[in-house]
Amino acid sequence: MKRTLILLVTAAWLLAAACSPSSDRGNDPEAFTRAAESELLDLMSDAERAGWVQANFITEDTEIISAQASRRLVARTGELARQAARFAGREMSDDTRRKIALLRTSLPLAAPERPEDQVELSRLASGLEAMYGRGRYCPDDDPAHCKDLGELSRVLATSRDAGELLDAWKGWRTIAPPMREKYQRFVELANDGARGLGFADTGAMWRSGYDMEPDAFAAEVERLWEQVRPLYEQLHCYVRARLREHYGAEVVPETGPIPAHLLGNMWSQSWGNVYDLVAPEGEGGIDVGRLLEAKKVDAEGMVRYAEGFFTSLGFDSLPETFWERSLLRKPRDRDVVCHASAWDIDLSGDLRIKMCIEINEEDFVTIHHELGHIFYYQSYDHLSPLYRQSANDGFHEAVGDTIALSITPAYLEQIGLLEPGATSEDDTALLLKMALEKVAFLPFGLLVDQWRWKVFSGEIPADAYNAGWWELREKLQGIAPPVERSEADFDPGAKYHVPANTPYMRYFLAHVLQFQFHKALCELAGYQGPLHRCSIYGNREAGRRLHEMLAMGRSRPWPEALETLTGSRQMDASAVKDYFAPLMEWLEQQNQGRSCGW
Ligand code: X8Z
Ligand code: ZN
Repeated sequence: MKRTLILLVTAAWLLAAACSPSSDRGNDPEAFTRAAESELLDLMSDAERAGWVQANFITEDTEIISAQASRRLVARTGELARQAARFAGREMSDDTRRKIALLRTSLPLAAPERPEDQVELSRLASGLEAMYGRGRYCPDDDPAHCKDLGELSRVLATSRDAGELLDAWKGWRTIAPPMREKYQRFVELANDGARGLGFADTGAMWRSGYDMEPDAFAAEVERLWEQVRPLYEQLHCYVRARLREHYGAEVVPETGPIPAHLLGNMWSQSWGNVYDLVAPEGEGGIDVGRLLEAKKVDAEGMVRYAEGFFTSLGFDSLPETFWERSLLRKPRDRDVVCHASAWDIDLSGDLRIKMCIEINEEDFVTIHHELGHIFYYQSYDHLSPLYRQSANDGFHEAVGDTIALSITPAYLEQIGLLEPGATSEDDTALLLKMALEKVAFLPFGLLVDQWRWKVFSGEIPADAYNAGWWELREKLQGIAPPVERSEADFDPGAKYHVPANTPYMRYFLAHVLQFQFHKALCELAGYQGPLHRCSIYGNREAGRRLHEMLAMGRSRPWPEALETLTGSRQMDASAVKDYFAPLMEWLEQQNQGRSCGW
């Protein structure tokens, strides 16, 4: 008996080591899963490496190389997920069952069955991202006049001239119409792949990654949105009135949606850049960008500050290779994808960020966001490969933002960026600025994938892509295009995550979760006082508990991870409401006599 067992184990091990796990002889779910993980680990790092090179050197060749590597990963993941179906109903450990389920949803793209469709799909995917990365607005025939997203975003952030804003807003959207047909085909092929894995479409596949039924997840995000909608409506009402004072009644309507080019951001997704236009009387606010400039802090220096926050909590320092291999500045001599990102190249310690850092507050916060990903990667790299992911994708996006909520005036004094007593920023100013970033983001965070879910399901057909987009923009955000749009446009394509096929609901979740995390961490740190004044900098106990949650990776259903840190098993926007409670009261006062809504 004992001998047979040993032989069996050995045989399974040999099989795993010598053959591919696809072999029909692989009849042991545990061995199958082990071999699948080791094979996928290699394919994942090949795809990451090729993706890194593509995003850092956008050329025809890198596009093809990256498409090939991701095709191999996507196709093999799909094969393994389909093969694993034969173990349904078999006895196996909970871990193996979980890993087999994760195989089906671990990637945002599924491969169609026909090899030629796989090639086409992967070329479309990497081609669309490259089109975005190369995107430029060229107002005339002179290439010297072309402007990239960085330059156009700077106009959106700093210009207060409605005509100039409109030009930059429209200009960036000229990059997208050529993507439309490709995107339509991409949707068809991606759906084909998702159906092959047993999902209704790619949107259903995305919604299946949350340890709950896909329909329940859709209802869950609606519930969270309803919790915060009254706060958003008050903010919208106040901002619209103040923008109307500045731009005049011809530009900003009294009761309708706000024109999308006036909110300081290319997609009107966060409004912090118009703080000066809507600030309470005499409240200039702290401009971290200016503090950094005054101290001559450069891009590396900004990253060092963010690293310092994490190490103050007890996290390990960044590896030397992070500094050697990351891209921190926009290169002058080539096209790169400037959209900030964090990379776990080999899932074992080769960690990098890629970001065209500028010395300003927005980028200071984004650096913390990116390092949140990096320290998550570092915290779970001991787990088996399929668990080297966050509890759900919202967790990954929330970690760095949680830390950035601790960038308070007191913290800036502690690290020597702000002179003690230099400013007496009042609470309304602090909260309003934060709300312009975080509360304003919520409906945008929700709608990008509400649009894609409908596109993937066919509820929004290809001849209504743009109309469907603007319907959601108006309904949820209360904004309107500043000039008429039509189906000759493809405005969703002008937002990175659409051509890059990055799911977006994660950011909506993160904007809820980060306040839950912040509140829990502040309580653990023994902090008493208003949440917007709490910084957990240097608090080892808070750090230990945060690390404990991150180190779980994807090994357990996300409610367990959430419970580990917060004691709650539910995502809950009450923490957002608590954080902004004093502002809500202030906004309601300000909005008295105004007719809110749109
Ligand atoms: O894409 C990002 C990060 C990289 S994961 C910079 N964010 C979303 C966006 O820029 O649209 C962070 C906030 C939302
Ligand atoms: Zn992120």
